[in-house]
Amino acid sequence: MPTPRTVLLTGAAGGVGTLMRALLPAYGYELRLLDLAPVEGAPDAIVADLADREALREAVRGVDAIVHLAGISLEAEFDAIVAANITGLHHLYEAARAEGVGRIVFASSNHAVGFTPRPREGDPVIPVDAPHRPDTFYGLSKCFGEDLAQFYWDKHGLETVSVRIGSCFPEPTSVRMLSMWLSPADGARLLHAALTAEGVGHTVVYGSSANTRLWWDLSTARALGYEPQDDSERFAARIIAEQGMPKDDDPAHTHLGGHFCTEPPRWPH
Ligand code: NAI
Ligand code: 15L
Repeated sequence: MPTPRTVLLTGAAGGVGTLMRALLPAYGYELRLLDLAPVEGAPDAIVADLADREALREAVRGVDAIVHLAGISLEAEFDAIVAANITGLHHLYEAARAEGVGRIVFASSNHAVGFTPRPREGDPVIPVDAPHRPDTFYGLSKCFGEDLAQFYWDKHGLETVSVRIGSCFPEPTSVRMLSMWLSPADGARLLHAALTAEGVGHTVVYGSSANTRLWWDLSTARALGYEPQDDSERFAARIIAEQGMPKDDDPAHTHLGGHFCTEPPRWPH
C-alpha cells in the first residue's frame, strides 16, 4: 500500500502514544491526534471520548489510516472495559467504515493470550495462531478487538493489523520484560510496516524487539517488512542483578501474561 500520508493516532496522550507521536513523523506521516485527555504540547489534538460517535466520525474524516491506541490499557472493572475497549472500538470501526478509511492498526496485547504457558528451554516459541487465552477482562477485550477487526475485514474490506504488543516502554524493567520488550524505535518500525504492507486483510502479529529471550514468533510481523533493530539483552545483567531470576514456578513468570494472570478480577464496589 502506498505510504498513508495522514494518520489518526488515538490514545496520543498515553505512554505509547507519546512515544509514537515523537517517532512517526520521521516516516513521513502527518499525524492527527485524539485522546480523552488533553495532549501535552499539542493544542490541536482532538479531545474526545470513544463514546462520542459524532466526534469520531469527524476525527476519521479524510485520514488515510488509523493507529488505534486509545482505551483502557490495564485490568479494570468490566463495565469500564466494555465502554472503552468494546463499545468504543466498535464506534471507531463504524466511523472508519462510514468514512472509507482503508486500514487500522489496532493495539492488541499479549494479554489476549496471557494464559499461554511461557516456553521453557528447548520449547518452540509461541505461534501467532495460538488460541486466545485472555488473562483479564482487559485481555478479553483485546480478543474481542481482534475478532471485530476480522469481522470488518470479512464483511466490509476494512483492513487491520492487530499488534499484540508485549511491553512498549523506553526500557525493560523486569525479567519478564526482557522477553516482551518492544523498544520505542522498533515500535515505530512495526507501526510503519503495519501501515504500509500490501494486502494485509486482517493480520495478527506479536509486537516486540528481536530480544534474545523472545517467547513468541515474530514471523508474521517480519512478513509485513518489520525488521527489529533492538534487543533487550543489553539490560539483562543489570535487571537480573537487581531483581534476581524469578523461580521457575513463580506465577508471575509461568505464563505469557505474567502477573496479569494472578490479579483478581475487579468487581464493582
Ligand atoms: P495508556 O493508558 O498510557 O494510554 C491510553 C490512552 O487512551 C490514554 O491517554 C487515555 O486517556 C486514552 N483513553 C482511554 N479511554 C479513552 C476513551 N474512552 N476515549 C478516548 N481516549 C481514551 O496506555 P499505553 O501504555 O499507551 O497503551 C496504548 C495502547 O496499547 C492501549 O490500547 C494498550 O492496551 C495497548 N498496549 C500497550 C502495551 C504497553 O506496553 N504499553 C502493551 C500491550 C498493549
Ligand atoms: C499491556 O497490555 C499493558 O497495556 C502495559 O501497560 C503492560 O502491562 C504490558 O501489557 C505488559 O504485559 O508488560
